[in-house]
Parts: sequence; structure tokens; C-alpha cells
Amino acid sequence: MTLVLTTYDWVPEFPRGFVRDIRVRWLLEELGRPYVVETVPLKDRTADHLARQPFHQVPFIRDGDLTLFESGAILLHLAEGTALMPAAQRPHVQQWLIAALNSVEPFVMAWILAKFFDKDDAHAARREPLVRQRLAQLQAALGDRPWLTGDDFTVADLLMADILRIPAQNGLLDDLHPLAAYAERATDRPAFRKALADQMAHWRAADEARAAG
Ligand SMILES: N[C@@H](CCC(=O)N[C@@H](CS)C(=O)NCC(=O)O)C(=O)O
Repeated sequence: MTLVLTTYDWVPEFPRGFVRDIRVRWLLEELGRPYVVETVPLKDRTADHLARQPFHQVPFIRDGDLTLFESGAILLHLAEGTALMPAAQRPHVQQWLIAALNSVEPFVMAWILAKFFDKDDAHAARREPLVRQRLAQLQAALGDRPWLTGDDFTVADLLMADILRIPAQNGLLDDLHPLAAYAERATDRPAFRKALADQMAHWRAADEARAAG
């Protein structure tokens, strides 16, 4: 049965390219797994949506009989038994994937949301040193390795690199050359480019559907 990935029916410009279905699309492209995209309304969210994602968010998937929400859990499920979760590296891949979600993404999100939405610039400014500290620590931990767990690109790198796109695009990797190179190595992969193109095409189609009424 073809895997179903659910995202919103439409979003405004600013989150396009960053809606978290991107990380699921990216992994599915890496794995060569076909999938179809279904949507839930961004506005007027439904009870059916809530039944499948208890925080009324996206993404979530249906893989056969299994429905799964939380992008991290979805990535872990899909990567299991594949080259992106090498058996010998499994505990460390899981460790880094959870570090991405728990020790990096919250700092990045708190800072970027303050930067975009708080009228008072001081909120973002207060948070920026914490993000910079985490990024410098991440770079130090990466050391000379090409990827977080060694020589192989894994699902942990996929998620970490997706999260790093926000600080990268806002200049926070400008002085962290090895980390910037790591993030670029990941997002240069054809699977990411395809995933990004497909997500952007999804929003363009949504605009067209709206315009057509
Ligand atoms: N921890 C969740 C976060 C999901 C999340 O924040 N989704 C965003 C889109 S990227 C969303 O649905 N935002 C709308 C909202 O929170 O109401 C995950 O990783 O799946």
C-alpha cells in the first residue's frame, strides 16, 4: 500500500520550504519509497485531523495500517532497517536524531519565532547567543567527521541538516565554516532538492486552486 503523507492544504509564504513534511519527503526520496500527499485544512481544522495529530499539526503519515505523527517518530519508523539507520550505528543515530529534536531545534525555533513575530527585537536578541552556543557545540562535536556518526549519511544527519537550514539562512553559520559545509553537503543531495521542489510545487498548486475558487 502506498504511503500517505499529510500536510496542510495551503500555508502563507514565510514557512514555505520549511513545513516539516519536508523532512519526511526528503527521507522518502532518499529511500526511493513512493508516496502520495494528502492535505488537511490549515484554517478550520477538523476533528478528523485532531484524531490523527493530537496537537492539530502536520505532518503525519499512514503506512499500511499504521498512522504516525511527530516528524522524529516518522523518520525513525521509516529509516528502520535501511541504509539511513545502519545497524551498527543505531544507538548513536537515535542519539543524534533526538539531540537534533531536543537540544538544537527548540533553541532555533524559539529564536526564529521571536525574530519574526515579537515586536520587541530584544526577545530574539536575548535568544541568539543560546542558539550560537548550541551551533558551536554541535560543530565541535562533529569534529572532522563528514557525518554525525561517522562516514555514512544517516537519518540523524537528514534531520539535523533540515533544522540547520533556518540558522544557515539567517547568517548564524557564517562564522562556523565546518558546520556550514556539513549542512550544505546534506542539502546538496538530490533527494533534498527533489523534496524541496515538490513541497514548493505543492504550495504553488494550492495557490492556483485558491485562485480558481
Ligand atoms: N513536533 C512536531 C511539530 C510539528 C509542527 O510544528 N508542525 C507545524 C508545521 S511545520 C504546524 O503544524 N504548525 C501549526 C500549528 O502548530 O498550529 C513534529 O516535529 O512533527
